[in-house]
Amino acid sequence: MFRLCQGNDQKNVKIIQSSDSNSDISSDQGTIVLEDKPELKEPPLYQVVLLNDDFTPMDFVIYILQSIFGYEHERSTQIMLAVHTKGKGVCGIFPKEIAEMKSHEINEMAKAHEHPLISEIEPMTD
Ligand code: TYC
Repeated sequence: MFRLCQGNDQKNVKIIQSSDSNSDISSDQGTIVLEDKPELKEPPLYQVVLLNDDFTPMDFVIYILQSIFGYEHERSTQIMLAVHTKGKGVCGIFPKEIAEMKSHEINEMAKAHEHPLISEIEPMTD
């Protein structure tokens, strides 16, 4: 007779013990250890959001989108124009640390060129 042991310290491991000492199970004194698949969680994702302003040149925004996000010129132009007309827009979705790095890079490049361009990060809400 086998019994599933509860409250085992090790997560993802189920131990089934035999109360029958004459059990056929030859290894580990009648104990079977079943390992579940490890529960891997996806990291939470963040959007990098670009804000419109009246002064940053369009070409500079396109350059930022190409160099930091790797978009083609045409896709960068579409994103820039969407931000220009709607006030803000998502330019990429990443795990938190990467989103922070990209947003920081945009803001530092804008400062270095004395443009008021600003980006922010926002957590994704499913
Ligand atoms: N509105 C700017 C202009 O007319 C262009 C611009 C687009 C600025 C997107 C910022 O995130 C931005 N020159």
